[in-house]
Amino acid sequence: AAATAVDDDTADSDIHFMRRCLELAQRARPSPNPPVGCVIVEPDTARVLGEGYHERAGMPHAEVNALRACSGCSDAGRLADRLLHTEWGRAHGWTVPLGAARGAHVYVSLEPCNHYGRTPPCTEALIQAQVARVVIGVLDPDPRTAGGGAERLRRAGIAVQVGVLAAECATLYEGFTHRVRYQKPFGIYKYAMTLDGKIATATGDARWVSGSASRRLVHALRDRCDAVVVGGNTVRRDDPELTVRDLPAGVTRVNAPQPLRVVLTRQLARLVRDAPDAKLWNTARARTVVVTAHARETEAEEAVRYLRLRGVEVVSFAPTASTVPQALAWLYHVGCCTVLWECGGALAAEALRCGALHQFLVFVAGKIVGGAGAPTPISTDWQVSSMRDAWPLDIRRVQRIEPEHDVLITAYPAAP
Ligand code: AOF
Ligand code: ZN
Repeated sequence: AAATAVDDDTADSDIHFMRRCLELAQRARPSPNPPVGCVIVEPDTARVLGEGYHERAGMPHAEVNALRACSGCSDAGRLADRLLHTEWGRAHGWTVPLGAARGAHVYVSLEPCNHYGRTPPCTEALIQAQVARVVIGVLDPDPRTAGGGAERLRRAGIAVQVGVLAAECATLYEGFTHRVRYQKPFGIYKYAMTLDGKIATATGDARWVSGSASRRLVHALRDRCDAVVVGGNTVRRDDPELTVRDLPAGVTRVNAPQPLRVVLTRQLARLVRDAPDAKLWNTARARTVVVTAHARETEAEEAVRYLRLRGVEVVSFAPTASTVPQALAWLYHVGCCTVLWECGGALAAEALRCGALHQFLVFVAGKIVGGAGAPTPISTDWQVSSMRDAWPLDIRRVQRIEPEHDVLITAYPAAP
């Protein structure tokens, strides 16, 4: 399809190229930075001149990679390379071929940055490249840019349009946005339950509640997350591996290390005694971090030594009522945007109370196990007595997962 009018925000070609940006963006997990994709198009022919994505924090942004990819694609690309942002470019050995993208249309899933961070502003690169139009998915929630990027481009005479595939882009930036706004990672509680609300049988058997298609989706979800959290009980009972391995057909793994595997426990010595050979203590394929609390260093000394020998990192805090707030602060500190809680009902209840859960992904399987003793997704030592006092959730999406007919519910804690 040919590129269409600048002011038509429903143009098929705009949607097409923005979709491509989203695809490119999701090749990487560059936390604490957002995943961004960029496509540069010759407007008359709709020919793609260059594509790029942001691979890792500290590396070039999507726009710069796309600009660099333009060289050699057009006549203008043969123009001599010029140094971008001279000072910075020289220091880092970066050159950007300018000219190749002159008059081009630029599609980018997130507003181009307008600040000097680890890299210079993309707005400057786009202005220097003399592009004609920039189509943006959503504005950057980072207060250093927050609309300023779009404004800067407009002031330079570039046509700017914001909001193409805005809902999809906003979903992609849910974790990043939460991190930037609240200085906390975005928490997803994922669980699978039977139609009668059980996450396992009374004897603890949970393999498997949902079908294999649902489980493959979970691997794709893990792949998008920076960390996966469980409690000591899950390590003891399920001995999970928590790696990304069995992805749905057609989904390629992101170009990033395995998500960080995090175990929260207040009884480290007991956990290591109970589960000395847990799969999580094998750190050959993925990192494992144990977040724990003990009053005296000596208390769990032996367990700490045992784990560290196996490459497990141990982060200790002074004991408090809950390790969740400490874990959240630590996860934020190490750069996590999105954290997947794959824990049992007790830790999930604690996480919910501590404000660590911002999205619920619930797989419901068409089966019943029965029994008052079978565990449920939120198991507290308190309970709401009146339905009026229940935690309100907003169910935003319901999907069927075929061929097993599971149901996937996406819900958000409702605003009070
Ligand atoms: C863009 N394009 O591809 C990305 C952007 O300090 P830095 O250089 O790592 O920049 C991080 C900030 O840049 C981040 O907080 C967000 O505002 C923006 N991310 N912007 O124009 C990109 N990844
Ligand atoms: Zn940028």
